[in-house]
Amino acid sequence: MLTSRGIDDRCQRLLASGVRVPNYHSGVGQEAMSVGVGLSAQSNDYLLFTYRDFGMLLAKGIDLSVLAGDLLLRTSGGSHGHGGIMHVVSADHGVVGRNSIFGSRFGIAVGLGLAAAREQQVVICPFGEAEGTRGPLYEALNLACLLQLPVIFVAENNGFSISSRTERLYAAGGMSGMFRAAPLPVAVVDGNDVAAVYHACAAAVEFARAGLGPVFLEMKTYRIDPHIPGDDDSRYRSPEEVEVWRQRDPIGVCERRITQSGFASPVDWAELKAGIDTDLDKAFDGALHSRGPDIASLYEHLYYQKGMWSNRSGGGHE
Ligand SMILES: Cc1ncc(C[n+]2csc(CCOP(=O)(O)OP(=O)(O)O)c2C)c(N)n1
Repeated sequence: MLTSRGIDDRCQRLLASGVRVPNYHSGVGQEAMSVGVGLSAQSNDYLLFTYRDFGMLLAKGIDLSVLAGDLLLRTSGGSHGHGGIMHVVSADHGVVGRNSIFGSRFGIAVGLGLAAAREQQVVICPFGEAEGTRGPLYEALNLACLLQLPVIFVAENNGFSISSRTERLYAAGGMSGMFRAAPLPVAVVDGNDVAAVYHACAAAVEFARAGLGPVFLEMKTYRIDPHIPGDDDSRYRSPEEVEVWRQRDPIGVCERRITQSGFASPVDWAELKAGIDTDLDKAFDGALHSRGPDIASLYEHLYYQKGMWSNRSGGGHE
């Protein structure tokens, strides 16, 4: 969670100093949800992700230096400087990439679910409020329930779809309410409590892996920063509202729990943070000094090449 927050700190500092960080969307405030979900999957499970899910990708095992490369659109990134943070891909970690057409991930998740069911793998499919209003979700849910596919639908309810509040987008007033009548377990989780997120998602993963079918989890959290740099969030929320959620900062919640329980001292926590800062500096310095892609590589990785997925543990679905 600290590494994820550190990624946001660095991106915001770089942007302020005039460095391009294409398609950067802040994950501040959402780290518990992101990390808790990522930790609940095994390395060969499939993971789709949203553009704010730095913590989820890190928890799934993707290297910090790869993410830094993707954020700065360098060849050291997972998409070799071609796709950036919106399109991180790592076959070894079951991260199959992402595309920006909201709604498209649900069909992909169900397709992966068909393959995953044969290998006792699961598919984690997070999505935001905007994407959850699109028709393909309802089709995918039907098929996942009908075929009892191992797909965990993770609704990342961070309060807003750009400037629209979640309650104004769903006829049921919220995300999970729309799905309670569907034949699958539906649960609402405190998305700012990393332990709650982890336990809920790990239980869902176990359920799906046992062949019992899909699960729907709504993670309630809050987007602290504007939608993107330059978005004037004073148009749709007050500073007081943001402050209420700052007090519930998932990292603060975690730090208090760890230090007050005696599991670690404030000194241990500070040392942990310092070590993470060093790793972050190294990763971002490396990315800043790495190249962008050559024009000659423009047509590489556009199409599937035989063998691309065959090294994965748990079977390669050529
Ligand atoms: C089909 C489609 N329509 C519109 C967009 C443009 N768009 C980009 S981000 C966004 C809002 C995202 O909101 P949400 O899903 O709640 O995720 P959040 O940004 O809150 O994490 C929209 C509408 C898109 N990517 N795809």
